[in-house]
Amino acid sequence: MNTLRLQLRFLLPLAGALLLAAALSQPLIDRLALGWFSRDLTLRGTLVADALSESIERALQREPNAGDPLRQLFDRTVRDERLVALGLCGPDGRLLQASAAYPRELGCAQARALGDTSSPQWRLPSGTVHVGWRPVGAADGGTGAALVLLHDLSFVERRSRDTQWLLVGVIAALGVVIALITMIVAQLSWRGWVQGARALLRGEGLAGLIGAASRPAPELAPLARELRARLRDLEDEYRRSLVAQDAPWTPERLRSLLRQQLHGEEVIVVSNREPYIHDRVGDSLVVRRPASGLVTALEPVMRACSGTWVAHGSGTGDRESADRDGRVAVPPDDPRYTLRRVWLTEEEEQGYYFGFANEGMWPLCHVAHVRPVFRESDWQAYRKVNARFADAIVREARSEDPVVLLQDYHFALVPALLRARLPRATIITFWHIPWPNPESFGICPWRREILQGLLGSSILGFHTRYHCKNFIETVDRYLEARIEHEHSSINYRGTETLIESYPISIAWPSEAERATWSPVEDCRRRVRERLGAPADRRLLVGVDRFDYIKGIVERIHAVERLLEKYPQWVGRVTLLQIAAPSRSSLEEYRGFQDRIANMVEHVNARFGRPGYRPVELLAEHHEPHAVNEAYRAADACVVTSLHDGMNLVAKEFVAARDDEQGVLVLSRFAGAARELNEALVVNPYHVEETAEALHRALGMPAAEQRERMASLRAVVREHNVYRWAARMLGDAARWRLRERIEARVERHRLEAEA
Ligand code: ADQ
Repeated sequence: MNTLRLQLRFLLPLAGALLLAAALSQPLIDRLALGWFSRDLTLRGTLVADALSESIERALQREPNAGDPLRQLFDRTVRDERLVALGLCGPDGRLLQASAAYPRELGCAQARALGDTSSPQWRLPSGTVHVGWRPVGAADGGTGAALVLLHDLSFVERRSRDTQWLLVGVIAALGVVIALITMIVAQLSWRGWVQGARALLRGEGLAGLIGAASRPAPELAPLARELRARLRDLEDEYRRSLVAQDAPWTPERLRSLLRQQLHGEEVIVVSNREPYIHDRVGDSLVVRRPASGLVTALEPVMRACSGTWVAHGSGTGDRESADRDGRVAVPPDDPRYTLRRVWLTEEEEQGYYFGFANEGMWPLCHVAHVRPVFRESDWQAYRKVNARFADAIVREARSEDPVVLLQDYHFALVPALLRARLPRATIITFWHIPWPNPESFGICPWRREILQGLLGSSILGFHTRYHCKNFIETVDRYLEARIEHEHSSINYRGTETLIESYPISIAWPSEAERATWSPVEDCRRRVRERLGAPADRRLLVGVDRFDYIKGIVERIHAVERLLEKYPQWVGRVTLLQIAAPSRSSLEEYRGFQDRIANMVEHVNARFGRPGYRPVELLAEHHEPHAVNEAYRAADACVVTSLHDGMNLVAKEFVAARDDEQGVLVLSRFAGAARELNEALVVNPYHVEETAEALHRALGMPAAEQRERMASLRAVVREHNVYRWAARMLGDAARWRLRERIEARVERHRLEAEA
């Protein structure tokens, strides 16, 4: 429609211009035609005069006033349709003879004068005539007489009109030809422009150009390949430059990235744990927000995109707060996006979550000397629940190509299931726990299925490059896949997966949030009062879920060794261990909690005394402000994970210490150790080394603490959780752009080949 309108806008003025040209050309045509025909008539006049000359001479010689013979001759001659009349003027300027139609008012003198002009015309009542003056017998000196020839000029007008119609016809035909050519050219280039403009609007400006460039010939196939390779290089370069950028990431900057790069794209987040849990307490529904780094990181994304979050509905009031399809708008006080709950039976939750995920995958990936347990029934439950989540995601998707952010080891099979049903989706899977080496992973009876499932992802993210490397090596060991180490990507059965590291982090506390914090001195005093400890008691703090990977056993051993080796600390230092019970329905976890309790009793019995307990175990969930208070009260925070994807406690401790005091003792086996170089990094299996680090932390001068803490704070402030989300989503946006370009290049190549 637009094309037509545009073309009409062009063609109508063109047609108008042509007609105007034809109209304006009429006087010109008339003038030209008259000129041509005047010359023609002059010539004809000469011929007639020559033809009559002899007869006239003879008649005049016989009888100077020859009447009838000449009159008859003249009447015969004017039968020519164009010759209107003839007159013969004598040497004395008298009209000697004339044909019947000769106008008597045209005297010889006047006829002669007219005959000498360039436009010799005389108007008769019947029309205009051409006046010709021809001396008779001019060749041999002449008789002195002259012929006046009056030619009809109306045929000139007729011919001029005919010529004009012919001219209009030619111009019109020419106009039609020009219009047709213009339409065809316009149609072709308009299509190109529209496609280009659409591509630009979709952020594929380059694609439009490349698409057009790659259209014509199969010999461009190598060029297309080269182009693809170049695009990948550019993408790699861009990713590297983004990592190097130093402007801090904030929720606003993340939102603006989403607006710019994923504008209008549908985002679906999938996690086992939901961001809002409704619990029934007596007669009322209470909303809980789980304290989770993942929720903190992904909430701004969801708020900015108004997308959908799919998660297991685990709260006691979840069903009644959601609609028939399990949907509820959240946050409850300011709804911005949809939470879609997936319902699981107790058996399903037991098999999928506690069984396969936490008794199988968790120990398998952490290699923390707890044997993974793989039961066939758990695997079947895991497969079933993964398929259920894939169904829910497909049902929630409003477009063919949503951006799906899958979280963690609970959904290893979902990427491939989704890829089969939404081939154009951009699937980002983030694996929050470590990836072991190929030998360790080989223990899993369903290792191939897990790998195949994950390779349905467009992007598979880990916390560290080391985990990426382990994953690539594992694929290399167990699957027939094409690995491109240079681009860190794997091509398996036609699907390409980028393997990239995205170290997760925390939201750096805002000014407003910091304003609610009590001064460090108050925190110290309150925590000590609660423990019944004097003001000079030094405090080591550990905050963990009750999990064997967190190295709580090793931590207590290290404290015991510290007191043993440096008795001056006995009575002067306490380890405050906050441990949230976790997965308590599992035998392994219950046994572990009992073991810790026994160890604490043992150390306290060995080094404690009235009013002094070297280890205080608070085995309960704490609200975030209480955890923060403990961080601020600590002389040192002790993180001794045996293996940990990242460990957010280390980063939370650093963020909490705006007084730039306090020491971080950090396990080298936590992903956080790759970034937090100013911590005292330890091998938690090496009890002696950890005890030494505790001793050093407790004795560290304030200036050294400040220097280290300032540096740690700079890292965490910059490498915050918004950067984590932004890097993944930025890669997803570029991935989508590249996919579109490649699809376009491929389409044109096939078209050209066909
Ligand atoms: P987790 O294993 O749960 O996470 P971590 O990263 O340390 O480990 O996060 C624990 C969170 O729980 C922290 O926010 C902490 O404050 C909180 N927490 C711990 N004990 C608590 C208590 N008693 N009461 C209240 N809150 C408590 C997994 C991986 C990690 C990875 C994260 C994020 O195992 O390696 O860092 O995911 O990807």
